[in-house]
Amino acid sequence: MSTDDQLRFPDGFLWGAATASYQIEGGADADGKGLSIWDTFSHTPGKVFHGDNGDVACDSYHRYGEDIALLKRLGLGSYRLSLSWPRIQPAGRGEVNAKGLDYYNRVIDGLLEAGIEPSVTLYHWDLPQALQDAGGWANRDIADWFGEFAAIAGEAFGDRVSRWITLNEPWVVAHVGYRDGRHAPGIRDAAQAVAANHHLLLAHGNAVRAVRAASAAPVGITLNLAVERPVTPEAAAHAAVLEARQNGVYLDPIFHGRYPELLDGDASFSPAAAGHVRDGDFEIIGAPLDFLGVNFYAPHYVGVLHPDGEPRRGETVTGPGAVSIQPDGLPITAMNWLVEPGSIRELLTRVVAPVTGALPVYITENGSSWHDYVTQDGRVNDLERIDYLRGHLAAVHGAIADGVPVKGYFAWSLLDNFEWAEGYAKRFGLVYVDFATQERILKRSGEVYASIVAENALPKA
Ligand code: GBH
Repeated sequence: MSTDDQLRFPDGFLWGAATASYQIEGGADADGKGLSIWDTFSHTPGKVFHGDNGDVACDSYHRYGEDIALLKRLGLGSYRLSLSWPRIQPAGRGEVNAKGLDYYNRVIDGLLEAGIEPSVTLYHWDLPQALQDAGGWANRDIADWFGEFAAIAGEAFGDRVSRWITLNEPWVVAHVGYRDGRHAPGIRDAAQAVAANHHLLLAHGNAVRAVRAASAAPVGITLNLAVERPVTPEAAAHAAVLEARQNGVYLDPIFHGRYPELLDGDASFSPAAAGHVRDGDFEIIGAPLDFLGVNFYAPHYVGVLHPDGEPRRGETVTGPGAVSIQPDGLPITAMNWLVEPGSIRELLTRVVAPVTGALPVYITENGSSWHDYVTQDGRVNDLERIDYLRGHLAAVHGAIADGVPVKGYFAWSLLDNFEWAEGYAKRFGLVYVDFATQERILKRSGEVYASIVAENALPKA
C-alpha cells in the first residue's frame, strides 16, 4: 500500500471533517430553539475567555450552504455534524420543534445532494438547560430522556444518515463538566461526575437501541482516549491509573461489561465503587456497536510528584503522587498541547485494537490550534497545522499497516469555531473564519488536505 514516494490509504478510506452544533450554528434562539447549558454557561461572566458565546458563532444555522460548498471543494466523503438537542426538543423531553428538524433536514439533504455522507453525532455537549435543571447527567432518568431524543432523531433522519455517533467524548462531559467545572454546567463535584459517567453510558446504550429501531445505518460512540507515557519506571503505575480513569471507565463497560478493576474501591472515579450499577445495566451499556470513534489530540507524559509534594515548574498534579510534565523538544500548539504524532499510532495499537479487535475504527477528530492570521494577500499560511496533519496521517497509516482496521479520518475542524471555554481565541479550522464578517478563507492546510484526499495518499516528506 506504499510506493517509494507516497503512503497510500486503503481503497474506500473515508475522508471527512467534523464540527459540533453549539460551536458553529449560532441561531441561539432561532425558530423555537430551547436554551442549552452552553447558552447559560457562556453568558455567565468569567466562564469563557473574553466573555465570548455561541449566539452567532459561524452562523451555520443560516450559512450551512457555504459550509457544504467548502466540504465539496475539499473533496470530502463525509461530514461529521452534531444535533442540538434543544433545537429539536426545546425542553429536552416531550414536545418536538418541527423547525429544528427542518434545519437538519436542509443540512442533510444538502450534503446528500453534494455527494457527502452525513455522519451524525446525537450529543456534543449542548444539553437542554431544562434537563440540567432536573439534575442533568447526574440524574439517572437522563438515560430515558436521551433514548427518547435518539428515537426522534432516528425516525426523522434515519433514512438518510450514513452513520450515527451517540455521544461525543463522555469523559469530557463527566470530568470537565461535573468534576472540574471548566465546561458547562460548571459543577465541581466528584460524586456528580462519577454518576454522570454511568448515566452517559446507560444513555448511550438506550440510544443505540433507539436508532437501530429506526435506521439501518451503522452506530458507534466517540471516545477521547488518553495515551499516558510514564517518564520513569516508577511512573508506570500512575500512568495505568490515569488511563483507567479516562479510557477504562468507558471501554471496559462497553466492551467487557464491567468497570476497571484497577479502580475498585475508588468511589470518586469508579461508578461501580460509587454504587451506581444496577442489575441489567451492563446489558444496556454493552449493546453491540458497528464501529468505535476515537478523538485524539496529544499524549500526556507522566512523572512522579517530588517527595516534598511540590510540583516543579511545568508540572501539573494529575492524581495522587502523579504529575503531568511537558518534555523538552516537542512542539506545543496554541492550546499548550504537545505535538507527538507517534502517539496516535500508539493509541490505536496499544490501547484501542486490543479492546476492539476487528471492529472498524474511525478517527472522528484530530487536529491542532495555532495562532493563524490572514496575510495582506488574503492567505492563511498555517504551516504548523500542515506538519501536524501530515505527521498524524502518517502515524494513522502506520497503525493501519500494523493491522488496526481504521476506516476513516475526520479532521477537526472544518471551520474555526467557538472553542468552548477558550471562545474564539483558539482556531482549529481548515477554513479560517473572520468572525466580524463571517468570511470563510480556505487555509493552506485545507489545500493540502484536499490534495491528500484527492490522491487517497500522503506524499512522503
Ligand atoms: C474535542 O475535545 C472536542 O470534541 C471538540 O468539540 C473541541 O473543539 C476539540 O476537541 C478541540 O478542543 O492535558 O493539556 O494535553 C478535546 C478534549 C480533552 C483534548 C483534554 C485534550 C487534554 C489536554 N480534550 N485534552 S492536555
